[in-house]
Amino acid sequence: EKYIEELAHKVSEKLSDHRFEHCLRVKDYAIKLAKQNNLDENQAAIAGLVHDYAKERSASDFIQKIDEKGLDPDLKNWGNPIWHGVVGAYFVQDELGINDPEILEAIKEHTTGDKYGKMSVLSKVLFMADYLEMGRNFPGVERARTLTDESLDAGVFYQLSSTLSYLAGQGNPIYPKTFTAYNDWAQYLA
Ligand code: DGI
Ligand code: FE
Ligand code: FE
Ligand code: FE
Repeated sequence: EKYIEELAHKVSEKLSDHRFEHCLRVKDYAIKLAKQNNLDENQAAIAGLVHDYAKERSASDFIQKIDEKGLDPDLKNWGNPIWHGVVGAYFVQDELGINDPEILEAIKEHTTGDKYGKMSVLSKVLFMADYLEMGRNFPGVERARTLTDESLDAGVFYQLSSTLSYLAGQGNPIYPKTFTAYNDWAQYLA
C-alpha cells in the first residue's frame, strides 16, 4: 500500500542499491514467515523493510546517537555490526517516525537475537527473514529454510548456533548479548 511505498522510498535514499534490495527481500521473506506464524503481515513487512536503515551511517553518527539517547557507553567499544541494529532502531524512530515498540525491539535484536522468553514472534520473524532472504546463498541455507518452515524456534536456534560458531571460528569478538541469547536458547532447545 501507499505507506509502505513511501517508506521504501525514504529507506532507498539512505542505502546503496544492493543493501536496499536486501531490505526488499527481507520484507518479502518476513511476509512469508508472518503468514506461517499468524503474525500481522503489515507489521512484518515494515520491520523487514527498515531493519538495516542505519547500516550505512558513519561511526560518528552512531556515537552521537548513543550520547543523545543516553545508551550504555560500552556500546562505543563495538562497531557497525552491533550499532546498526541496537542504535539503528533510534534512527528509524527519529527519522522514519516509526513508534511501534515491537518493531523497534525487533530491529534492536535483529543481529544478535535475545533470550528465548524475550523474543516476540515479530522479532523471531525478522531475525530469520534477514538470515534466509532469497539473496542469501551460504552453505546450508536451504536446510535452514526448511527447518524454519517446520519450526520458527528451531530456525532461530540454528542461526544462533551457526553464527556463534562462525564468529568464533574467525576469531571475532562476541557481543555479550549474542552469547547470552545462545546459552538461553540452548537450555530450552538443545
Ligand atoms: O545487516 P546484515 O548484514 O543484513 O545482517 P546482520 O545484522 O544479521 O549481521 C551483521 C553482521 O554482524 C554479520 O556480519 C555478523 C555480525 N555479528 C553478529 N553477531 C555478532 C557479530 N559480530 C560480532 N563481532 N559480534 C557478534 O556478537
Ligand atoms: Fe542488519
Ligand atoms: Fe541477522
Ligand atoms: Fe539485514
